[in-house]
Amino acid sequence: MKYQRSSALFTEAEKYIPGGVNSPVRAFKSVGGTPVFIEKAKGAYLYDADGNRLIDYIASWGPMILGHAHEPVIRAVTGKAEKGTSFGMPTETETEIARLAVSMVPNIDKIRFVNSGTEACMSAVRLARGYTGREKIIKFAGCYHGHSDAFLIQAGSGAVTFGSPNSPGVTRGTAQDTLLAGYNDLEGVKALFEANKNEIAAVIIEPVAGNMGCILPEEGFLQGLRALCDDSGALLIFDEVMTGFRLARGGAQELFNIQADIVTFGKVIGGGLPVGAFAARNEIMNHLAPLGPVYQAGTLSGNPLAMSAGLAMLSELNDRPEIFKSLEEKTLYLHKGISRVLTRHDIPHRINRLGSMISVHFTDEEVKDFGSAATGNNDRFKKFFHGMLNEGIHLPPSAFESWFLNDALSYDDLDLTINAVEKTAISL
Ligand code: KE4
Repeated sequence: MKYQRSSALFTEAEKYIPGGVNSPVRAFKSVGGTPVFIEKAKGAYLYDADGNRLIDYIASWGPMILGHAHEPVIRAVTGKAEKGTSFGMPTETETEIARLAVSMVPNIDKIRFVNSGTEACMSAVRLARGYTGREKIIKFAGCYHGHSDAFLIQAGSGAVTFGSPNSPGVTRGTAQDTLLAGYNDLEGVKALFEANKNEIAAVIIEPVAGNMGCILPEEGFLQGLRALCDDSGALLIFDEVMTGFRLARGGAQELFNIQADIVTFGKVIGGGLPVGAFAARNEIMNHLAPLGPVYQAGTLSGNPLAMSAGLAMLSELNDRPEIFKSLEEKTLYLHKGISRVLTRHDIPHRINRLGSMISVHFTDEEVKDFGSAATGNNDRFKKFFHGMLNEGIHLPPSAFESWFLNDALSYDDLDLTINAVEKTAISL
């Protein structure tokens, strides 16, 4: 594969944009080399500036569950654009997607749309604090809920990749209200509740973590958090920015049959346009302005183009729930193929997988939290990443990210991916 034009484009971008990118993980800092510039995408494939076709497992970090440039989404957006792009006043499309989301997701009566997952999680925490009258929150080391100050305390994703768990600029005042626990460490959470009686407004968690690679909740962990929140009057916030509308129509709440108090969304809900959302039952959502005192707002919230993209995507997922089973089967097929190759080459590895989320960790330890995810051999991951890229497979450029499969991937694409692992394994 040649990447001359991408390299030239990156050099030019670096003149005007910090690090040449508008989101740090795209800069390839944790895998080395220079990022691939994408010209277009269709179905399961990215087409880069040098004319390479790449099988895509980033899926724009989650949104592209139906594949890139999915016809119904494109038609919805282009049709809507001809009528104007933003009005700053309510539109019927917002009600249509809100009604559909409420019908798909358990235990929510109302949903508020914003412009990113960060905004959704930030607003959910403010709502929980306003509703409970408490100030502290519990988050989990390695989980990422976006880049608002309260979350950049041992955040996952880019912050972990850069090894800067506590970002400069986050004040001590903010940090003191964010308590840290270990993923799957229920005893640790219990201790925090004991030490901060009646002070904890909420526990926020990725019900399946996707920002340390993919990490699954152990049996009883989420149920334990639910019980602790019930006992203490704290709210349980499921950050479903990644898992929402990906693991099932009703996301992780449906899959694990557990009720969160507030659920946040992003990625799939916007069909690739900038949308986030947070949702809860009426008694909580009715605290939100203009009904209640908890303020939250946004110029482009509920933007007609973004709403039409999200409505087209959610409508198809709602009408074709068999997609989730098909994606799970494809992901299992990929898991088995990759593991067969790495095992044959005696390469220590762990593969975590749920639904259409999967990650490969070059360690012989079970990966069940941030600490064990960090035992992965990152040099080996770098070689793996670039070996796969040279074979035309674009993985997320960090060992601390989940891969995302999309419905447009064929079993031939999966076989090409497994063959690329075979060709790459010899150099690991
Ligand atoms: P955004 O603000 O990036 O839309 O969403 C923040 C967010 C919140 N919650 C979870 C569980 C998330 O995974 C994210 C964002 N995910 C990262 C990928 N790990 C976005 C990629 C990036 O930062 O460029």
